[in-house]
Amino acid sequence: PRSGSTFYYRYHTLEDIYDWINRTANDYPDKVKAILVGSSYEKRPLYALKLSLNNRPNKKAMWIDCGIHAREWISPAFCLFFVHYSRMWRKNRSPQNGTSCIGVDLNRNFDANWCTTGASPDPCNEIYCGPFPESEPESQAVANFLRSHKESIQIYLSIHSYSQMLIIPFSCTTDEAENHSELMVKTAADQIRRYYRNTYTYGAGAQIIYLAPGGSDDWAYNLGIKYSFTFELQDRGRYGFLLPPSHIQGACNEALNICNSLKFVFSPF
Ligand code: ING
Ligand code: ZN
Repeated sequence: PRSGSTFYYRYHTLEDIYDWINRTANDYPDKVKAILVGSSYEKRPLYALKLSLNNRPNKKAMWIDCGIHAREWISPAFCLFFVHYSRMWRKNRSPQNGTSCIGVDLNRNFDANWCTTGASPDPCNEIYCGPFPESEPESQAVANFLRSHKESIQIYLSIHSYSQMLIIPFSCTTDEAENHSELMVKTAADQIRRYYRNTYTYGAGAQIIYLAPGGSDDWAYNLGIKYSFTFELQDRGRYGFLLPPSHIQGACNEALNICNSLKFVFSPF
């Protein structure tokens, strides 16, 4: 329940916060250390959480304390949120001119109705489209490879999480793809439901999620790879982005099953 998407938008009891500290330090032993720094007047333990990338030694640090005044509940809520946020990064890591905000959403950086409704021109936004299409080395590398191999690539898959969806073009416009009905991957979803009793929603991105221009699947589709999909893997929101290791096997087998049924349905090889 800790990882439920709303955990960080609620207040928690001290007991729950201790529990959260414990689990966080256990779940990310290379990044988070809980250090007992003392105890309160009423003998309750005081913890510092030390955050670092793979325990690299002797780095300069920043101290943040939260909750020094008891009635200021939003303060400890921020500390929990902050620790969590370092695990919830989405964009790449490129610095942007004129701001301290970092990163471009690579799945808004492709040249498919680039930076229209559903993407943001603001570098501080999670869905920042970048200064121009393919401005980032990561999207450039993928686009260059696909451009030079488009003759041999029959199917394009882009794997994301979460929400259990099979997405077909377009996400960058509400127009229907010319082979929309062929792409409607009902067969794949039906198969998943039969084998795993798990539900995958399917359809055009702009219909089943939201308008999202600049995505790699739409770009690949427009390049001529007519079987282009985005998978949103497990789960449906219980753990969200923090899918526990015990779910990896099941999630991968489902994804493999979808890949296999797509191959069967769409390709002659
Ligand atoms: N979802 C995708 C995103 O980039 C998407 C949805 C698919 C957008 C295809 C554009 C094209 O928002 C996640 N989970 O990132
Ligand atoms: Zn994603």
